[in-house]
Amino acid sequence: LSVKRVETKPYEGQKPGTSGLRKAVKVFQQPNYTENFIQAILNSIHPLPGSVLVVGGDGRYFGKEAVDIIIKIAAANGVAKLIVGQNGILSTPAVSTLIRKYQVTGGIVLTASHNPGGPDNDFGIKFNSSNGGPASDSVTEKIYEITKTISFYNIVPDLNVDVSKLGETNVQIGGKPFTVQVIDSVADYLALMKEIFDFAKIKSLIQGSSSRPPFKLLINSMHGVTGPYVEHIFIKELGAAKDNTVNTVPLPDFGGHHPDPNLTYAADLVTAMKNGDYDFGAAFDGDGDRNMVLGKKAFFVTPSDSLAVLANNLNCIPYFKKTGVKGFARSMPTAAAVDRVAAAQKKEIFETPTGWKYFGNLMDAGRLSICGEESFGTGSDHIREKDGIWAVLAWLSVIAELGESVEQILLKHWKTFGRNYFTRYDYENCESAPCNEMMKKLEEKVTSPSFVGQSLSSQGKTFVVKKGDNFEYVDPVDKSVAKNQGIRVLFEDGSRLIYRLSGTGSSGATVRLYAESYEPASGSITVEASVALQPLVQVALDLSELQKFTKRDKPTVIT
Ligand code: VG1
Ligand code: CO
Repeated sequence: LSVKRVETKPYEGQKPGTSGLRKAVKVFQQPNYTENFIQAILNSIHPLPGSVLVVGGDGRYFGKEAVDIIIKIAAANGVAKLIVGQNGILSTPAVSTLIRKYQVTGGIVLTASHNPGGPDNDFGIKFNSSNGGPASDSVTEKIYEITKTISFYNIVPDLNVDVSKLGETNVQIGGKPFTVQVIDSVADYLALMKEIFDFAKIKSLIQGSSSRPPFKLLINSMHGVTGPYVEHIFIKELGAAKDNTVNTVPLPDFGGHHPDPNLTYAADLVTAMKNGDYDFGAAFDGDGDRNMVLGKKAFFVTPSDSLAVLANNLNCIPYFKKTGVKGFARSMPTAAAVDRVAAAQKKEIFETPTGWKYFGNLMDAGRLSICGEESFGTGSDHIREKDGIWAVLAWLSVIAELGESVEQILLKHWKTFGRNYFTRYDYENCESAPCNEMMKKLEEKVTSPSFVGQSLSSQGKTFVVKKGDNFEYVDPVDKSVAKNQGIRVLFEDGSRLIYRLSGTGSSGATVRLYAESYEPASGSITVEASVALQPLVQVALDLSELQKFTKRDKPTVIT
């Protein structure tokens, strides 16, 4: 087996976004496009010879081809070993688990997460570092710089490894050994979950007892990567019935759907919950890091509340009894419900930019136990990615301990801490230029000295501006600075508006508008979020002239 050096030319725009490089499959299929990016990732690793990488993804279209390219290029560049999920399948949380457990150099995750898959949809490649988390801004910046000047890549064209079979392939490349180890996609992740949670307790909740009926689950994998994990964990280990899980076969195009667990794209789960007598519903995204949690009759738990409830009940989970509860964190647009839990428990609370990579440093420094994002991401320092199945197991642990329904738990939480109403409007796939223009104008407006103190009114409600800025984050651990992380308008009554452009789309611009208001425990805490937030959202639309710039009279998705 010999190494071939292939001349290549740089492609424009190989800049990783919020969570890796995401583009249409057709873009990745261009000659040398994927090869260039893989070589650039490898060139960013020091020292590369002797390194070990985990490789796997969500099973979407082009994943198998990408695994093959990675094997051939890694072999040619002196990588010592690749640990590959069987058939190239690994959830994002499983990749993080493996990197940490086997203490390897890093990992390459093949996913575009919640974006649709298939030949006409999206693919993605993400590099994770040795802590198991998404590479930091400085690393992704370095990779991007390399892609701009790349002139060749190394490849072993004749190395063919069958990743459908478990076991090791050992070869010699230029006199040095190279190993591909194909592993079971679920085993190590399952072992970790068993260390964290009390499986026997969750099992007895699910199966019921002489004094309590079985707790009925409906878990929807949306034809993403979680299918095999869900079947193994919930059916085999926890004794759920076969029909408690649906869409568990990973499909390259996710059955033609958007594998995104929210009220719009997981509408079939919502309908089934409304019409059925399930106690608990959940859905996950394509790569298994996101989760949506529903109670009986589709009672919706907004992710910001989910984080706060779990934070307030960590004593129900054996892992946290052992590690103790360090601090809490949320991304900036996430509603501040968890901040109130932190204050009550006198723990540190961090507000980071959007994207999971910013939590890793805090966890590595021992200052963060559990964190989340409004975008259906919840996780803890057991790994360095958000973790959908973990979140469901955490919820089931809390329910098993408290013996209350999801709705009861939320009501009690609001009665204790008050309620942070939250909504997000997404305007997907808009024209880029006018959206950039809108953001520019908005920033000028909210940062002008006369903005503070202004009264903005709609539908009989008035909000007085306390502060406006473009969010900037200084990492408390390494002091690195992340700028331009979203335009914020903070009001005197604690309400907030945030405007961001998405960093995960593959074409055009997606505008995200986030609105939050706080209602104290004594106030009206059981109103529909959409009703409670109507005036604030109207203020947001007026202030930004969003409808004019996006040419949309309503959002694509509301969460
Ligand atoms: C979105 C979410 C963000 C999340 C990111 C990756 O980013 O808003 O909270 O971390 O997706 O999630 P953006 O830049 O489009 O707003 V996933 O499940 O793609 O790894
Ligand atoms: Co995801």
